[in-house]
Amino acid sequence: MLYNLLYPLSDEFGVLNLFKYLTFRTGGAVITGLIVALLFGPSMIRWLRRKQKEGQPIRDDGPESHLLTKKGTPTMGGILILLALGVSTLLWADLRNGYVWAVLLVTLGYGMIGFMDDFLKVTKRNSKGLPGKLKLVCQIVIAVVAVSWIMALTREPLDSALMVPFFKNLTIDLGVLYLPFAVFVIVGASNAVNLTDGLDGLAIVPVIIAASVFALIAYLVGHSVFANYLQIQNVPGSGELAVFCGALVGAGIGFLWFNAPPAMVFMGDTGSLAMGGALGAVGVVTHHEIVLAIVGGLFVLETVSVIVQVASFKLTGKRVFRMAPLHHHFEKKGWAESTIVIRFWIIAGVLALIGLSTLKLR
Ligand code: 57M
Repeated sequence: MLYNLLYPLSDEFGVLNLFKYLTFRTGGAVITGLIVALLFGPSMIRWLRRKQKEGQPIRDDGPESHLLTKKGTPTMGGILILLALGVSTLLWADLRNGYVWAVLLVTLGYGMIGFMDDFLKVTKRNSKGLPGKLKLVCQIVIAVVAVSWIMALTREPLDSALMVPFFKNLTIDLGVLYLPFAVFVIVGASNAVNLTDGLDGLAIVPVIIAASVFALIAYLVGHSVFANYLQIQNVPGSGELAVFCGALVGAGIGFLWFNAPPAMVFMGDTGSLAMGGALGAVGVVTHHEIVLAIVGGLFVLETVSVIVQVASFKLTGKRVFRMAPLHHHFEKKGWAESTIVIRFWIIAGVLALIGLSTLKLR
């Protein structure tokens, strides 16, 4: 909004020329997201604690430690992330950019699905929440609308192109298959973050890392000169998502202040479904879905561990891991929570560097 209001005045006031620069507005978005989250965090947590009395329902078939250390922690902290993310994006992004609204649609839409799930868990005092199939159908419907909108905003044939990393300008035109593929990316990313969010700080830091990488990717993909130099497809207008990703980084760091062990609040499905959906949508707009799978490889790893565990259990009655997702397996092995979390952060960081290298290694 500031861009739309102030940049036109830059002829009279030269300093307002700064608003033309994506880098300036992305920096502003990071700081605003962080400040809003830090400012509203304490009162939000008090409000959630008051409303939720006993906090997040803790499953009794999970790691025993959770029943002791996690009891009473309020959930739905995702409301704080979405507040900070929304305010910062609306303040710093160019509101005439359709990609920004399409990504916000996914983010806030998935946040609402998660909120209803969390609300049911807390009010019904069980960890079931919304029926899984209903959640999935709602996620697919929102993703279909958003991907159709994104494709309509993107000039052909780029609208259905899948960019392949490590190869110069190699794009595969998926044609009619692109829509279901892109929907799968958004819904998959959302549920992958949801599964991962099972230890203090475990999900939010890899989200911050991925959002940082995609702030750079969006900036480069949206910049005709840099895209040409790096020999990646230029997606005009996608650069504005650098501002959205910056807001996500700031809001995420602000939330981490309160989710750091021992967590004062959990993000809930309100946060995890929204964060994953947001990253998936940015990956689709920039057509860097494969790079997203690399950068978000920790989320992929956790999801694959569940698929393998459930498949093995159903087919052979035997478990591959002591418990899925993967972080529970290491808990069962006796690793301390902080050990698991920090080692998973390191893995996320290494995967982010590999993802970034795809921009140059062609
Ligand atoms: C998302 N939710 C956390 C919190 C967070 C198919 C199966 C693998 C599904 C999976 C599942 O239910 N996943 C749901 C993970 C939960 O966190 C809440 O959920 C939100 C995220 N969606 O924001 O509100 C618990 O995680 C802990 N937590 C923290 N710190 C945080 O910052 O300590 C969360 C955030 C919280 C808290 O204790 O209550 C979760 O773990 O449920 N199911 C599982 O993950 C279960 N695994 C399982 O059933 N494995 C079986 C299957 C695969 C056959 C097996 O391996 O044999 C385990 N999870 C739990 N108990 N908690 C085991 C049962």
